[in-house]
Amino acid sequence: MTVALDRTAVDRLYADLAAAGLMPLWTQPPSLMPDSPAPAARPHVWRWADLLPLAARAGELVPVGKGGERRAMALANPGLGGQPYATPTLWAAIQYLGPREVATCHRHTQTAFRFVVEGEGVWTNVDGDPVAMRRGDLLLTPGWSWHEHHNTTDHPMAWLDGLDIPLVRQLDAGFFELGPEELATRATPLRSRSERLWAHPGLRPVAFPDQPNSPLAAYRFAHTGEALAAQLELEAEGHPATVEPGHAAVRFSNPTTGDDALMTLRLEMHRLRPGARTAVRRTCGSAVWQVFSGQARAHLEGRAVELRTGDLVAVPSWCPFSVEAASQVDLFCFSDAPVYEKLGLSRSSPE
Ligand code: GTQ
Ligand code: FE2
Repeated sequence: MTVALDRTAVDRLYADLAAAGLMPLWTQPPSLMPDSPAPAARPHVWRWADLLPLAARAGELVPVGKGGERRAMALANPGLGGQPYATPTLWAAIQYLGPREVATCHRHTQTAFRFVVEGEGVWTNVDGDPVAMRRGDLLLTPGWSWHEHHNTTDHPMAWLDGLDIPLVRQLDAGFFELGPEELATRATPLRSRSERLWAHPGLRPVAFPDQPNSPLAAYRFAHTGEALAAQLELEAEGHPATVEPGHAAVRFSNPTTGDDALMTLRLEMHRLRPGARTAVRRTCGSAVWQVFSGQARAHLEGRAVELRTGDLVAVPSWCPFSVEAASQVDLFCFSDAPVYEKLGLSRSSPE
């Protein structure tokens, strides 16, 4: 192509394009369509030993108040320009409820879960069903379900919240409603109604159709721990069971479909034998890992970080990541993988 560039005419064109609300593709930076993902989010670690005392101070100083307020403190990724996001799609927060405190009823289109690394004594009422929160348990709050939390004890409790807040914000799909100020129930059963219906392995109540999010509100650590222990025992007996040597893993699934428990969030628990190391892997989509028990060393883009119980790690898209177990270690992990799968954007390397 031999087009003589008339500089003043080109400058006039750019000015007219801008005035018309247009931008040329050819002047955009390569980051518009990179060869491979180049996230702004950074691999980052938050220490439970730092989070918990800060949450306790917030508990002393900042009342939960009325009007659906929650005392949650978001993990803010240093690469994301001061936004309260762990990754561009994932919200991760420590929530703290003091003795006898209540976080009142509300619902939103954002999907949520709670994971309990220590403590007990809070019940979360999900659509009026009281769900106990105890160490190692995963509790679900699918989008648009009513929820409220109440601490029935004389001691505080803290836990991890995970939500798809940044994704829903980017999609302009956020809706929010306040519910009644009075608790739907102060009942404190050991098992929720949802567990009485749905928590029988391989047995599905015939009365209900498939649901896009899991109808099971609680996944108890007794089951999770047993499933992981069995994988490592079976591996030791020479049977196929683990994802790689010394690495057991379970995914929390929707009993009506076998898919991910939540439509927008993948939830998993991993157990590594002492000394086991996961293969270095990069995945399209981001994740947050939390050490549930034991000690591990994470390798993030080749940098090693020591992790103890409760520590959290943000793993941005396409960041090379592996974990090595110092002791036997259990790791909870959540990611946006179901979204990438539904959009045909999933990739990992090695495949
Ligand atoms: O507990 O309902 O961390 O609505 C962020 C938003 C927790 C909750 C968060 C929420 C909640
Ligand atoms: Fe909420």
